[in-house]
Amino acid sequence: MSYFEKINKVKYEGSKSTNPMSFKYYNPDEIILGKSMKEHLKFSMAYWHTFTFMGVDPFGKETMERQWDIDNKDPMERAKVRVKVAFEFMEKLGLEYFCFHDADIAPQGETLKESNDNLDVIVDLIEKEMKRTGIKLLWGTANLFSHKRFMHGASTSPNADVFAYAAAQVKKAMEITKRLDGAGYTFWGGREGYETLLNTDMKLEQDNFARLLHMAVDYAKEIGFTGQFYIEPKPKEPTKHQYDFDSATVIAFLRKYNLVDYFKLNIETNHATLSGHTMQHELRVAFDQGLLGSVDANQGDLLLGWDTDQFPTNLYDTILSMYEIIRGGGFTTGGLNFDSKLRRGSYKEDDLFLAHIAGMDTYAAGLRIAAKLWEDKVLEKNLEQRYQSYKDGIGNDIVHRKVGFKELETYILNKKEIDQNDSGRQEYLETIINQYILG
Ligand code: XUL
Ligand code: CO
Repeated sequence: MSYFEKINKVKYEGSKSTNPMSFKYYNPDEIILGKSMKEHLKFSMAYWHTFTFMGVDPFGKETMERQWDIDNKDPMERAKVRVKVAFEFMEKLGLEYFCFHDADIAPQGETLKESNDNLDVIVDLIEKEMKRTGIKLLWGTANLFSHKRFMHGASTSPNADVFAYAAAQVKKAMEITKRLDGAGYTFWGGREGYETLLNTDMKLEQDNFARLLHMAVDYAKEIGFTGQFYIEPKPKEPTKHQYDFDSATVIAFLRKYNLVDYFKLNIETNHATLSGHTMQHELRVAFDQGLLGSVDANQGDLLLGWDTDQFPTNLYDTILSMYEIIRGGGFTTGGLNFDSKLRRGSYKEDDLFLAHIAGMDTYAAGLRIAAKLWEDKVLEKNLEQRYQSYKDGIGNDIVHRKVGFKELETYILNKKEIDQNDSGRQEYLETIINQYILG
């Protein structure tokens, strides 16, 4: 049974097309910089936003119209039908990957055992659909933040039983991810943070967080899970202070707790801006330390102070993100996961397609422009020139630690004053990017 009978497989029709159900810039097999566009972009569907977000916000109830949910009231039946619908949806859009939390795919039971039994039934179906379609799991994860037991955190809860529950849930989610041959496993510390230090032992909480991650590393070895572990930084929301604030904070945490060899980062655009950084900054910080793993692709609204998880349509952002990704050598285990949800007014089933097309096209267009910038070495040539003074002379001596304060003082005393600084030429570079965009 099909719920999208009227929708054909979405095809590339080029930028002149007026067909809303077509790609204008995403041509999956077109080769750019020696790789197909789909290999560069590795688009993934987020099961939670696409199949469980019903349009609820703090002021209003569900708005989404989903025929498959209306037709199937029993939670397990609904979960089964959703699997079929999800794979048909991904096939029609040419999305070759997906990501999920345990709680997205199957209803949670009264006990952990019941939840796990439900998961097993649904995972059987997912496995069949993956075999049928060739669609792959980019990463799996456990939802350790929605249920009320996690009100004070999961591994950072003051209640050790909650830690144990979280560990048991991660164990099962890792087993499922391994069974489905997932390329990765993500930890987003939904409530791993605090509201007030008046009641918080921050050191113990962070130590415990690291303990859970070490247990995951040990268990991966035990069951032979070889996928990549990721941590997804986010500065705030739901808690005021999230322990995984941004890329730099997460990397320092991984180093402190000797976890850096086992984890990479899954960086999300809207989380980057919430932390007061650009996505470009967050990607660069991770890449420079060899720790960029994957991307949660979306965008925020800079006028709102929370995570709006909008589908990415800002071309400038996708150009700069794709530029960083190309610069870093591209994805290996990771990809671009649309951790993006519809506005609650975009409630029709068609909107699910239109929003994904918008996101895929904006990233595809970003890739096209970033690839040209990279090929022409526009920014790289400028960098080369800007840092020229470190190539020889005193700069080269600094880089190779041949000089210390005394030698540098003597050097400057002989020189009297700095001859001149070169211009940063920021506006000029911004104009060049505009030229690349507009042709
Ligand atoms: C929440 C968020 C999550 C993670 C997975 O802001 O981004 O959906 O991506 O738990
Ligand atoms: Co995310």
